[in-house]
Amino acid sequence: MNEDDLWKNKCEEVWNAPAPGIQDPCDVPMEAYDPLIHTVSEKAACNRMLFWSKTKDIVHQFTDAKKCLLTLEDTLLGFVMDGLTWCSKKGSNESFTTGCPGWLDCEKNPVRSFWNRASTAFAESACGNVTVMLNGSLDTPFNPNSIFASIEVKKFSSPKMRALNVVLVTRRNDTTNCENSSLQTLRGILDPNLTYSCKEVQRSRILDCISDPDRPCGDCW
Ligand code: N1C
Repeated sequence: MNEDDLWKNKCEEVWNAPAPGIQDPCDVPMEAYDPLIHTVSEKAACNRMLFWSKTKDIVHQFTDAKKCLLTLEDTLLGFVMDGLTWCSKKGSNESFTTGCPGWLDCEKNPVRSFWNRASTAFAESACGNVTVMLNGSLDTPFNPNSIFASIEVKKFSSPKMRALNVVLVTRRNDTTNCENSSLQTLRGILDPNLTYSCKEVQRSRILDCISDPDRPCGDCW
């Protein structure tokens, strides 16, 4: 089979995978996406995986410009679903893209459950040296309510994964640094066999690196 046919088959498989059906849009458990996740499981990119929390814009600018690190949105499923809204509605078997519950309206909304499930799979596959970009302009860069804290960190485990390297993205007058208490919490809940590091990096430095195609990624921080 040639590459095009392989992709076509894959797309048909994904399209035909059972999707959450006629139901309350606030009652979609993350397990509803198990069949979809199993259909599209991809080989993990060891040593190149990038996680993030509250740094989405700069993270994607970075991965678009430099190909050294990959986020969940750089995988097939993450790429296709990023930015979409969808839901079912009681008593209808159609899919809707408007009038759906928002992220905070209810916990088990289909979009949130999807990202919870996809993030679980992505973090379970984490291997080698892993990077996370956190937002140093916040008082609590490691926020217990985030997907990164509530799901991903709990799935990180040695010996498959070796290290978690935090890149704390800061602006000039920020007071948050690597000593921040939420980052101590992160260090404390991490599998003790993982090596932990944290580095404060100016946002402007990352942006400069992004805009210079000659700068190798290893030089960005
Ligand atoms: O709750 P967060 O961040 O900590 O979630 C980010 C974390 C990343 O490491 C990703 O692997 O969880 C994964 N993830 C996505 O890949 C993703 N793409 C788009 C989580 N959320 C994702 N979104 C949307 O971003 C999602 O619909 C929700 O609105 C935000 C969550 O981002 P956050 O709070 O900054």
